[in-house]
Amino acid sequence: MITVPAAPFAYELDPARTALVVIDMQRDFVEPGGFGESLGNDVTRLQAIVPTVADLLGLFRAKGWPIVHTRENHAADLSDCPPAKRDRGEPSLRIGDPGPMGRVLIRGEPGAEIVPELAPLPGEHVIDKPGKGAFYATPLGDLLKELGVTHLVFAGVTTEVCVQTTMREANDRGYVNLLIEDATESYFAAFKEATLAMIRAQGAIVGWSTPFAALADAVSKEA
Ligand code: C5J
Repeated sequence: MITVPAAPFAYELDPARTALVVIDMQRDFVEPGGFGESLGNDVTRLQAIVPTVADLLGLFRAKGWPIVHTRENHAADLSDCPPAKRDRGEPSLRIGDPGPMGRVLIRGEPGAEIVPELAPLPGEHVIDKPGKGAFYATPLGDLLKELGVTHLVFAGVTTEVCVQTTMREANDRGYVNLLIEDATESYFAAFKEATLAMIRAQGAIVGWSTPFAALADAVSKEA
């Protein structure tokens, strides 16, 4: 096991059974001129984590550990988008509407792609998900079982929505979760801080968190 300094206490990472899950680093959420910015959000907050997520991907690639990328998206006919989800979006621009980077959150549209700096490499897994959580209506659970994974390291956006929902789903399924603090972000600083606190509360009720440097340092010291 690799002992990673973390909060609320050290995280024990099993190098033979750990996968990285990068949540929804999609152009429409992260890039200027996308859906997120068109709703009035400050996307520079999300853009700022791209280099750290790239470093995290580099670490997992160097170790040959499994990598899963997720994308929040829907079929072009919206058959997998419940009206309750579509109707509760911003009325100015909803899922499926023509947006600045194609139809908003529709599979295959430019805005629904992962930002080029973090593009999946051959052999990495890409999960398209219609919900906020990455387990709902996706093959992620079966994939992780096939990979023999027990420990999950998380990155991506947004901390309080898709990242937190997926971590909670993973926690209920028995995975041991570590969130990389500077590889996740929200449009709202207070929401990110609150989510980190909720995840770590009550003795890691959902999981642990740590900065990327602490993980990289611990892994580099592995025998
Ligand atoms: C994600 C969202 N990825 N905030 N989606 O968090 O709608």
